[in-house]
Amino acid sequence: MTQAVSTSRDGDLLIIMVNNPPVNALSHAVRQGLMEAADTLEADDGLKAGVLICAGRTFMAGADIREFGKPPQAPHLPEVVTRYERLAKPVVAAIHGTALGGGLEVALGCHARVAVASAKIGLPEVKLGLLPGAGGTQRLPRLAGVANALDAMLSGRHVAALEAAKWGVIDQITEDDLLEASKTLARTAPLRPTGDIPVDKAGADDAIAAAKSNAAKRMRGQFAPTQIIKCVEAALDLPLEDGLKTERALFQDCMANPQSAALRHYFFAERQVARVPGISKDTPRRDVTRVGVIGAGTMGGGIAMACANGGLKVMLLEMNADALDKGLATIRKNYDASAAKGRMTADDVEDRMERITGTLDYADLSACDLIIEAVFERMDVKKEVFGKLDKVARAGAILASNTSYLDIDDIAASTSRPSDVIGLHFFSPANVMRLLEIVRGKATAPDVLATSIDLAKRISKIGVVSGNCHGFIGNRMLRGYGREANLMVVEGAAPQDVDAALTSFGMAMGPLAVGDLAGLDIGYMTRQSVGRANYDTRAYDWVDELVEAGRKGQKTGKGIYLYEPGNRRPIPDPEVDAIIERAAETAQITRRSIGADEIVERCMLALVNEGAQILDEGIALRASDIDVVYVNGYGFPAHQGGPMHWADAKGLDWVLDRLKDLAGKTPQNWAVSPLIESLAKAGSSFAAYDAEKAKA
Ligand code: 3H9
Repeated sequence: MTQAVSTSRDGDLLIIMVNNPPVNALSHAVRQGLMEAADTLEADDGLKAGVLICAGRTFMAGADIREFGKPPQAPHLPEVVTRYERLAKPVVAAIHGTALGGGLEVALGCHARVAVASAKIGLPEVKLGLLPGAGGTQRLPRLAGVANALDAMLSGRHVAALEAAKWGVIDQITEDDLLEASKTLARTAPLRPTGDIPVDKAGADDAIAAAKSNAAKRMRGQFAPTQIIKCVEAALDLPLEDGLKTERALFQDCMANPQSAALRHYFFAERQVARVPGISKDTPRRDVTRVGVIGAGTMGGGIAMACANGGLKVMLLEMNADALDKGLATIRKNYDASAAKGRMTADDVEDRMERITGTLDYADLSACDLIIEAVFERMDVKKEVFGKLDKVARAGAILASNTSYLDIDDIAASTSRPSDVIGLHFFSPANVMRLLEIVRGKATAPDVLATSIDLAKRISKIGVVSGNCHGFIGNRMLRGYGREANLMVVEGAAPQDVDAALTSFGMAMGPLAVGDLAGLDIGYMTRQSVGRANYDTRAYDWVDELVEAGRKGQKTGKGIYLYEPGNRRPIPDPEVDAIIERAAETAQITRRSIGADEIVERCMLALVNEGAQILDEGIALRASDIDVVYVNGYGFPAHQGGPMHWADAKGLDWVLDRLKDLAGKTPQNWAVSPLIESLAKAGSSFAAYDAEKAKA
C-alpha cells in the first residue's frame, strides 16, 4: 500500500483514506493506492462495502496537473474509475471540500455519494483546455441530466452540495460526522453502477443546441468546449463503453492542443503571483478593517464596492455634497442591478450599503487603517491629497494611490511617511475587474506590501506586485501595442480589420474600439503634454484629427467608429476612412493590404518586447506575472496563456527574428530587448527564466 492511500477495517467495511496534500490530487501514487484498495475490498469475503474518504482540507481536487505533459503512468485514471464502478461491493464516496475533475469522476464511479453541506463538486477541466477524461462526460449526464452536466462542464463552476443533491449527484447531505454518515449508507447502499443508468433523452436536443450557441458566443475560439459537447452527444447516442472511447480520443486531442498548454501555464501563473521575495507568512501584517476611499467617481465608487464586498467598512470622501450623493446613488444602482440579476439578495444590498459611509470631511478618515485615493490623474492633485492625508491619517495607516501611471516615490515624498505609501492600481470597473497592480515604491515597508497582498485576496482580486515605473506593468506595455494598432491603420488596414484580427485572436475587445470606449481625448492630452518628438506621429495624427473634430469616442457618439444612441456596437465610418487616407498621404505612406496574421504579430511582439524589458528591469517579478496582468486587466485570452507565454509558444528565436526585422524597418519604434536576445541565443524561454529565478 502506498503512503498516499491507506486502508483500515471497520467491521465489515473497508475505509479507504486518501492523503496526498495539499489537495489530494490523483497522482500516480494515489491511483496505484486506489487500485490496491479495490483489490483488498474485492479479495476479503469479510468485507461487504467500502467508504472512500480524504484527509486534509478537501476531497480529491482532480488529476495531478503537474503530471500532464509527462509520459502517462499506469494505472490511468479512467481504469481506476471503471474498476470501482464494476466492483461487486458498493463503495460510498465521502465528500468534503471540493470534489473536482478527476476527483469527482472517481466519486461518480462509486455507488453513492455523501457530502457535508459546505462541500462543492465540479468538472473544471474546461478551464485547463481539457474535458473530463475519466468518464465524467459520460457519467455526469447519467446522474445529473444532460442540461446540468453541460452547465457544469462548460462553465467549470463549483456546484454547491445542495444543488448537486437536487441534480441527483449527491445522495445524502450530512450535518454530522461525514465518515459515520458514509459508513451507515455503505451498509445499505445498493450496488448501482452509474454507467448502467440510461441517459434521460427528454429535452437533451434543446440542451445541446443551447450549449452550442452558448459556446459559440461566450467561449469564442476555444477548443475544449466543442469537444465536451461532442462527448455528451456520444453519451446520448452510444453505449457507455463506446462513449468512453470517444471521450478518451477527444481528451487526447484537447491535451495535444496548444490551448491546454497555455491554460495549464496560466493555472500555475495565478498561483505564483502571491510569492514575493522577502515576504513570507512570518512578515508582520497591519490590521485593516476600515478603508477610506477618496473620490466617489467611477473609480472610487468601484473601489468602495470592492472593499465593501470583501466585508470592510468604507468611508467614502468627496469634495461636495452633490458629487457624494451622485456617487452613493450610483453604488446603490449597481448593487440593485446585481440583485435584479439574482447575484445577491435585497438584504445583501442593504448590508453592503450599510458598510459604506459618505463624508465631505478629511478628518473622518482619521480612524481608517488604509486610505486609497482615486482622484484626478495629475501629480499636483495627488500630492495635495497626500499632503492632507499626512495630516489626518492615524500613525500606521497605509496610504495608497490608485494612480495608473504616476511615480509612487514622488507621491510618497509629499508625505512625512513614505514607508506607509503604496500604489493600489485598480482596473475599471473596480468592483468587477479582478486585477490589482500593487506598486511597491522604493520606501514601501514590507508589512505594507504584505498587507496589500493579503487585502487583494480578501476583496477577491488577484494582486500582482509591480515595481515603480511610468504605467507600471500593464499600461507601460500598452504603449507599443496601441502604436502598432494605430500605425497599421495608416499603413492600410481598416480600423475594423485591426480590431477583428485581435478579437479573433481572443482579445475581449480590439484596441481601437477600446480607445473609443476609454475616450480618445485622454491619449490626445498625453500626446500634447509629451510633445511630438516623443512618439511616432504617423500613428496618431489621424486620431488627433478626430479628437479635434469633436470625435472623442463613445461618449460623443462618434470616434474611430460611429455609435447609435444607447448602443455600444462600433459602426465603421467612411468619413474616418477619408481622414486616414489623408493622414497616410501627408506621412507619405503608400497604403497596402495588411493581413490578420501581421496585425496580431506586430501587436503581440510590441507587448512581448516591452514585457521583456519590464522583466529585465525587475519591474515584474516573473514573466508569468505579466501574463496574469494581461489576462485579468486587459482582456487577453487565457487560452493563449498571456503575451509572454505566447512568445514562448512561438519560440524566442522566432520572436527575435521578427523583432530584428521590425527594428530594421522602424528602428525608432523597436529597441530589441536584450533579455530576448540572450534567452533566444541560449535556446531558452521566459518559462525557463522564471524557473531559474525561482530556484535562486
Ligand atoms: C483532471 O482532473 C483531468 C481528468 O478529468 C482526466 C484525467 C485523465 N494538480 O489553488 P490553491 C496545487 S484536470 C496538482 O492555491 P485553494 C496548487 O498548484 C484537474 N496541483 O488552493 C497549489 O500548489 P502550490 C481538474 C494542484 O485552496 C496548491 O495545490 N481539477 C492541483 O485556493 C494549492 O492550490 C482542477 O482543475 C491539481 N489538480 O484552491 C482543480 N490543484 O501551493 C484545480 C491544486 O505549490 N484546483 N494544486 O502553489 C483548484 O481549483 C484549487 O486548487 C482548489 C483549492 C479549489 C482545489
